[in-house]
Amino acid sequence: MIEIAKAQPFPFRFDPASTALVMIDFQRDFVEEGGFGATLGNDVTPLRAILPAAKRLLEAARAAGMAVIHTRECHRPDLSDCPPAKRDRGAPSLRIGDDGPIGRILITDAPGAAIVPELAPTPGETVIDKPGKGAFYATGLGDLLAEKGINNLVFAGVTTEVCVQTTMREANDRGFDCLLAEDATESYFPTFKAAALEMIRAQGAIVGWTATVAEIVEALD
Ligand code: C5J
Repeated sequence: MIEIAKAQPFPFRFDPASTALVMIDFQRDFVEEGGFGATLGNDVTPLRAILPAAKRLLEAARAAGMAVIHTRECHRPDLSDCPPAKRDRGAPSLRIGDDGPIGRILITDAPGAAIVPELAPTPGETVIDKPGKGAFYATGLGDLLAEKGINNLVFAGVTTEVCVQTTMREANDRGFDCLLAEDATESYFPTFKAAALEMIRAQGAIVGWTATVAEIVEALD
């Protein structure tokens, strides 16, 4: 059992053997120009800036022998798993399934749905494709974690207040202790990220804990 003494709101204790690192949606569609995030009118620059910290965390988790799970938000080419309400909402420059500069937006086998090369999964690491914001909804993630005997989850990913926070809340309700790496997650909206971090750790870790990548890596060393 190891401890991250500086985790907020209080020390986080975990056994790397029963802890998985969950890398949420580090896809070209969220961090590159021409992808889903950009079509919604967002500046992707802040998301690109966390990739080195996320890579450091990923490498430390691999070195510690932790299970690593990557997720991707994407849909089948025929959009049968994309609710019309999701595709039709708002006024993006391109909608899910439309052809964009890095392929069809948020479609499974399009280049934009791929995880960025810096954080690419290695053989043996699981990739969960999810149609929703939460990684438990309509996926095999819950069964997979049960099979692996995982009871703690460390999270990194984009975006903090959407897919990361939704998945943490899903995990928390399923009994997992969850820790979010503060500088390996990012939002297009700085105030949303700050609020999400506060919400997660408020009221005695009501959703979970947060810590910096340096604090997590030091504990794993
Ligand atoms: C969003 C995500 N923001 N991965 N997806 O639509 O957070």
